Amino acid sequence: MPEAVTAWIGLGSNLEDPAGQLQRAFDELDRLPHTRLAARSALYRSPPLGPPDQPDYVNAVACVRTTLAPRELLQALQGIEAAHGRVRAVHWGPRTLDLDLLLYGDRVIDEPGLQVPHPGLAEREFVLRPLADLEPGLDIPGHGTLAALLATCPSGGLQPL
Ligand code: A4P
Ligand code: MG
Repeated sequence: MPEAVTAWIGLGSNLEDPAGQLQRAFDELDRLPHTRLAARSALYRSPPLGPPDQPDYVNAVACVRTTLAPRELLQALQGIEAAHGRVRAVHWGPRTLDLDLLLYGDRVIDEPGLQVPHPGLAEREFVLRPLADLEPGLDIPGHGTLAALLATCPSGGLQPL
């Protein structure tokens, strides 16, 4: 049995009751095979990054303990997105549920279809703030400390829901 790894998941939604989508997704993460939900952040409202003609997002992060390999976890996340009716249409466009694999232990992965840490993480207040709420001392492999990233991250109008 492989050792459990701590992984961090970013959750985002801006369609069809976003807060409800995220609450359900937390429960679904806890029910994934070989995975348990260890912590969930508060929900935040954030203005859209990307095309501005779309509703505000609700964002949060989850911490899981898992023995799934990174690709297995990504596939499991995509399965949850699909069950929420996610249709991939516009890049950075509106979505019922987006689940990003932010961090997988201290691993750095750069493969076709899987980059960890998630490429947008370091510049996104809607990811950094909820991460810092749960684990202020976190190190982001290849980027330094979470506290330093937050100090230089552009302020994106994030509001607790
Ligand atoms: N992929 C590679 N690495 C990862 C990873 N670590 N986690 C690949 C998840 N997926 C990863 O993603 C495209 C491909 O990324 C996948 O096939 C996977 O193999 P996608 O979810 O299909 O497409 P996308 O979400 O439209 O593109 P992308 O680049 O993932 O967008 P982001 O970065 O997820 O951003 N504004 C606010 N306020 N809040 C948001 O949550 N989210 C987005 C989407 C835009 N604006 C936002 C928000
Ligand atoms: Mg995505």
